Amino acid sequence: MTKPYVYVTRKLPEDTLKELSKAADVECWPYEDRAVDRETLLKKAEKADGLLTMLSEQIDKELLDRAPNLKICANMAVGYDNVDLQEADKRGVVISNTPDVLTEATADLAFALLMASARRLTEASEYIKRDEWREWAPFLLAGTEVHGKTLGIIGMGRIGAAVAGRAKGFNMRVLYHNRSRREHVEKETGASYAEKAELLETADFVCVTAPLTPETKGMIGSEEFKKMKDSAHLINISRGPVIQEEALIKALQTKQIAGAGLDVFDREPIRSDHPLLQFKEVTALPHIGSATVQTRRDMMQLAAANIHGVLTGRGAETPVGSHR
Ligand code: 8YV
Repeated sequence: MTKPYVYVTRKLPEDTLKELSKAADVECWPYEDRAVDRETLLKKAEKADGLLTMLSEQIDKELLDRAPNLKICANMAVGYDNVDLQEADKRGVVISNTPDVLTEATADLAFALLMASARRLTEASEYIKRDEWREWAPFLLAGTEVHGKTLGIIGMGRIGAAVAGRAKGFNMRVLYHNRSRREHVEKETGASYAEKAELLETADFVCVTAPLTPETKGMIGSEEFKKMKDSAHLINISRGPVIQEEALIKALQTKQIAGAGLDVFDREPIRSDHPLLQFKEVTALPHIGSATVQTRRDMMQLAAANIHGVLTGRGAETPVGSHR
């Protein structure tokens, strides 16, 4: 009997590849640092029983139409806004994500961005590398306090809760806004539920951890920036389009907010002439929320396990949509 065929859009670590190869003939895009091109992906999808994909690939109607044998698409990310779930569901294609394994690393990065924005770490590092450090001065690169301040978390999922847990150690007051109350998180972290307006008006740091959905798209725009304190910092580790980028640029230009720490952008990757990169008040990262070696390996492993599960009839470990 011929084995099912699985196409993986990046190079897989040897052990993961070995494991997956027990159930399938696996082909990987050979480059780690270069995304598969659309034409190759469409071509490979035509004969694929399984796909292991990244958030940069669109799993849309066109691709699904071209993939009559596809049984599972395992997306190596917790977010799956790059996947047309409805179209996948219609065809009975299982979609899976990689939750939990990346929660802590991503929450660490949210806090790193918060600290970097508050204490002007990138600016300070660039300053010293440019060899501008000549004198000690009392207010040289002075930032803002973090401990004891109010953190507002928008989207209290697993990552939001992990960020709230970290804030406890900084003696911060934590407010959160979410579709529904998360009482167990309130108990564990001391976070309190707040309406969005109250959170925006009160928080010294607003951290966006909500997934990108039709409901959250553009949920932070000019009205929301107006409500924020002019001393506040905005941190986004979710998806760029949750924030209206033009409104954010305006808010920074008019000093409606004090700074932003951004791991995600509207259209990635961005170039160095992007308007947001022109502000010294912006700390920018190239979407590395979950990027530790361990976590990325765990994500690949979980994505591979999902494919293995579906192809061997056990089902996916972490499906989303109607297969959940
Ligand atoms: C990854 C992410 O950096 O999981 C997500 O949704 O945005 C990040 O963990 C990325 O998606 C890897 O494909």
